[in-house]
Amino acid sequence: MKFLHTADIHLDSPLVGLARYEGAPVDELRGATRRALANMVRLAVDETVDFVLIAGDLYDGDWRDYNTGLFFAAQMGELNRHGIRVFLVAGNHDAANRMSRDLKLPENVHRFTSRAPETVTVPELALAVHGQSYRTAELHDNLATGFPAPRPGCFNIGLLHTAVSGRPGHDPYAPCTLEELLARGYDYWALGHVHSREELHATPWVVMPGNIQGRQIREAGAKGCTLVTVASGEVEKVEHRELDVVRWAHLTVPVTGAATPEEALELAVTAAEGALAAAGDRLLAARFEFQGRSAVHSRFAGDEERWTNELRAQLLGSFGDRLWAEKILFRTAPPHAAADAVAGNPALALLLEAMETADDAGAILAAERPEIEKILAKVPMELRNQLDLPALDDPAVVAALFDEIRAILLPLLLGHGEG
Ligand SMILES: [Mn+2]
Repeated sequence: MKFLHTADIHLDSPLVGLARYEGAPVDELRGATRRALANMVRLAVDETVDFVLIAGDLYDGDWRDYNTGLFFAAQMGELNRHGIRVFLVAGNHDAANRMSRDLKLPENVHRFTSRAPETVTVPELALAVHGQSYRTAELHDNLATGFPAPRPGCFNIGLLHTAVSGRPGHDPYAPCTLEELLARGYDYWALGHVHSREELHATPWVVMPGNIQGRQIREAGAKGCTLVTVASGEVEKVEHRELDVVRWAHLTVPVTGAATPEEALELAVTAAEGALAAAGDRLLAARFEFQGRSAVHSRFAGDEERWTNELRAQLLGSFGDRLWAEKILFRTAPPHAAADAVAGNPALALLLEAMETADDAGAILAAERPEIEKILAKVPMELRNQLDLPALDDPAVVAALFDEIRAILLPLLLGHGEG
């Protein structure tokens, strides 16, 4: 018996942070979750699996129109024609109370209800799948402990959308402990919710496959599903299979050795070459971050817009629409300590000294932290993740922030920058 375990497809999710510029492959990015789903269906057919599990967040939220549902129905129809069953539960994103539209799916698809945990058996496979959907998006009950006892003589699978005991960056929905999952006596727990892959336990297996398509820079690296092979009622093989059509990469570009902006850009192009090779024939969505003390700092700081577009132009010239520059960050610093730059300027020297010795500024920022946390607690986790907030209680982070401020301020004060 073989099956695919997928989760967090977020079909038709709008990819966030889409910087549009001439030549950016916007359409390709927009269709990424659909094409990754089609890859999953093709893999299921090629591997002649018996069934597919979808562990929640199939949809990103309520459909904008029926096309999202039609696309999914067509893909399920393809599996149906190959005799492949599908078991799916809803997660927080596609919980019953968030979805206003629905379509009847082909007969090979079983959607678990949100009312109570339910068991579906397939006698010819000696298989029992236990699952429960989310009724509401914000679900804080422990669903796992209510799951039915395993069916004797069957390969038992639990299908659940959960953060287990909590994972950074993910809301703690349907919380439970790994021990509680193991105590249920199933052979395989097919989880969803956390977007990075994790094998939480082997024999019995507890697997979080991650999402099938990265949607933002925090979801960098290979994405896909888990292919499981079962022989004589026992798991024989658990393999990750890539499905993503757009690969995200965060490329840091150290430019300490660069003498001119052109040299620095060349380093970025080289970094992109390596990442493209690793991404195979996928579209690469790359964030570039120039770093380090460098002679190019004041040139960059003087006209970031120009250098952003110089890099875009070079990337387009070298790679065409195989690469999309999601963001270009200039996190460089002047080549020498700032004090040298202001020798003979007492006012500036005083300002710099105040910044160098601003230990208490860190304390002031840290004191504000509880207030900030209070506001943040009201913001959904996904939005919070996009904010990219610095940890103000970390002295190293505060020091880095001051470096950044100095790097912006000094060229301006010294008259090297515009305005
Ligand atoms: Mn989720």
